[in-house]
Amino acid sequence: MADLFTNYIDGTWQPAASEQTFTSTSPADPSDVVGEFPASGPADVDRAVEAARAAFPGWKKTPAPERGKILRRIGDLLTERKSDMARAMTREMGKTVEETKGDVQEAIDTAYYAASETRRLFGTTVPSELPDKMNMDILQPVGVAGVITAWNFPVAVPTWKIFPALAAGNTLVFKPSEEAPHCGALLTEVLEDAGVPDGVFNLVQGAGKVGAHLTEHPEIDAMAFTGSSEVGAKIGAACGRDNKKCSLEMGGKNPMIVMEDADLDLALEGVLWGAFGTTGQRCTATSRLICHEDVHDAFVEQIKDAATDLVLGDGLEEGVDVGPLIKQAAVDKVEHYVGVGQEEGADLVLGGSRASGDGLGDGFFFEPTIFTGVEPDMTIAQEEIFGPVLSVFSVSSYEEAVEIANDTRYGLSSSIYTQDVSRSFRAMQDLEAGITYVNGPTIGAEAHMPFGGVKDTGNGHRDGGYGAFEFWTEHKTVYVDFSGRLQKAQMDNVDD
Ligand code: UN1
Repeated sequence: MADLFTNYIDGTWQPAASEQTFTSTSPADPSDVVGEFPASGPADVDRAVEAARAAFPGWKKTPAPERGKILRRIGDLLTERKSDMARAMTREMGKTVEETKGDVQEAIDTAYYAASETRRLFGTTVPSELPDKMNMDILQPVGVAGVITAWNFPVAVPTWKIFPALAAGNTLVFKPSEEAPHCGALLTEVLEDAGVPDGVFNLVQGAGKVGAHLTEHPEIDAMAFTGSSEVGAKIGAACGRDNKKCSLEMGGKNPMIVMEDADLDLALEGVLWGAFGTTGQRCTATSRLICHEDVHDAFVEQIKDAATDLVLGDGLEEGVDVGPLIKQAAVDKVEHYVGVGQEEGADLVLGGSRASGDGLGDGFFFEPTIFTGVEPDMTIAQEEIFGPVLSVFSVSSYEEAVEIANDTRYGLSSSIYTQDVSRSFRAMQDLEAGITYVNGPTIGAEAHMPFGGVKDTGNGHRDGGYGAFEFWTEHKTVYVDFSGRLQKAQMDNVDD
């Protein structure tokens, strides 16, 4: 019998009202059943939203530094459980244990960072235009929020939203990806054990329709989402109709520019980690390499050699570099793009197939794949593949590199390898992306810095850093008039 998991609503673990379940399996070995999880429906969402609504006034009134103490306990518990959680995460979603440990560490950093902000949450106090009057703005929570996230950073990314939201006094309903429900349950256990009050944080498992019902629920004030641009656009449209605050974090087609003066050994490590780490299943994956023609051929050879040496396998095993894709549909999708890349005339110089053989069993493994001769109008230059596929361009100048880098609907991360200080500063300005790395790959976000993108990647909000608190709070503007008489701004102090 598979382990049976439940939702967490109003401080109680409970099955879906329908008692239906869905199964989570390991992508490295699909016959390994992680557990059965509640296939929730509208009734479960309604209960969770009701609980979050009821808990909101009390949580809002709780002094922010008191909320911060709970967040610090969450950080402590995550630290204690880091190894066990990482192994469970790898089993369920595939990336290597080193990476899932990093994922939990990102959550730990986010917890302590959010806790520290509870002693700030600065508003402003400014002069009034009238005598004996004081103006200030204070930050208040938005209200009851829904959080929907993807499976690839199954602990870190939810916490980028959940922890600042809680620190700021919001109450939440969390729907993790149906590909990583166990990770969502483990994170919820941490919040419960750290003493988050009943109803303040609720977990509802299930598929996309659960998220749709949550988004459209009239008692929800804000939605925060990480996932595909297609789903994000629907969430954004629904929130727009109902005047709900909405933060969307979506796709990427992140370029790494390697100039002729780059330290190629450094760039090599960077591109391998950026393109093939997490099996390319990151919104920040390095999916485009834009290489100066003077170093292109030699650098591609180096990447091919090094990528051939990457060890594919179960991320739980020592020495494995690249885990599986998340599911069969992901294998189909990557295969589709490999076919389209070849049809459109790009040169497949490495990989391109599902990997099988020694120790790989029925896991969803895919060979690290490299295309050269990629042109900006090709499908593999434009669409997010979410797999270990690197599209390489050859360019003759910095200007051409930037033009290609910016020729995409997405704008999440970007990177340039160069030793030229002026050129690197120019790139910081020129690259159309929310994040630019100089002499680093497109991945490497730190918890206390804003994370997010421009163009179709986002809708103007940021996870991470103080940017997250800007989303999770509303400004309350306060005027205190102690003049003892009616003062009318704009009318009292005009000159004529
Ligand atoms: C994502 O793929 O959704 O630094 C987030 C980074 C990662 C986060 C990626 N830690 O880019």
